[in-house]
Amino acid sequence: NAIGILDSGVGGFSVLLELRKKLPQSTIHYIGDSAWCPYGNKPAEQIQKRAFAVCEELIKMGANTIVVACNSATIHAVEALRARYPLTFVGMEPAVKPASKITRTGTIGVLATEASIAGEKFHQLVDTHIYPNDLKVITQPCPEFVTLVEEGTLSGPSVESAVAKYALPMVEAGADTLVLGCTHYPFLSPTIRKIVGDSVQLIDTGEAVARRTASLNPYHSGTGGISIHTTGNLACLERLFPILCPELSASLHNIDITT
Ligand code: DGN
Repeated sequence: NAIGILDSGVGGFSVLLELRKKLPQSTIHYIGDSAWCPYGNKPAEQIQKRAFAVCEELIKMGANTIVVACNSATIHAVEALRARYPLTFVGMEPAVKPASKITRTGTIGVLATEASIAGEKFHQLVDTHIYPNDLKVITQPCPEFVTLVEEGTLSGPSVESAVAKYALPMVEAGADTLVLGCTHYPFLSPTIRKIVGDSVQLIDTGEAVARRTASLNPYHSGTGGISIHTTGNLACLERLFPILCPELSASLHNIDITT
């Protein structure tokens, strides 16, 4: 009776942080598929194959609700996961809908991985919320953002220059609202804010996804324990976890998942 979370790496920690606030008692198992990170530039079939394998492990650990805390995996695998396993899956969705409601300039910038932007689900979001409202959307994949977060670099010159390269041109083109459509990106919010200025709104869906997960598990209880498993390097995880989640404690492990 636990909650499982998966991501291509440590990005899903941004969702884990929100989830812990809503469900302090739940037992949470997290798998970061860092050995296969990034998912963002991989073909859809490969993302799907990894998502299946990772979910099998979460189910073995006792998860009965799984949060796909990765936009790329949600876009390419969540329907297939729902069809395959009799569990509740909660996925991410780039915050295009809320952005369409708050923009004043009528231009929205979406920062997300290449895989997310290319997905059919993303096009549906744009067709539903952007075009009918006479809005404009600019999309931008930011591969360096994922690399920076995976190495624990959240501020400083390298982050600032990546933000100046990816996010600033959107603002210069008139975007007043930036959607952080990848779970890694919220960790860079303070630097993004510093570069693009206070008048630009930044939105992500971590809190909304946590709220939805909590509403599906109103009576969820457990020991409140968190276990984090990485398919990558345990020493990296041990260094990163306190940087990204200073307010949480968890047991950290290695896991081997072959596909
Ligand atoms: N964190 C993932 C997402 O939300 O899309 C993907 C990051 C990546 O693997 N490139």
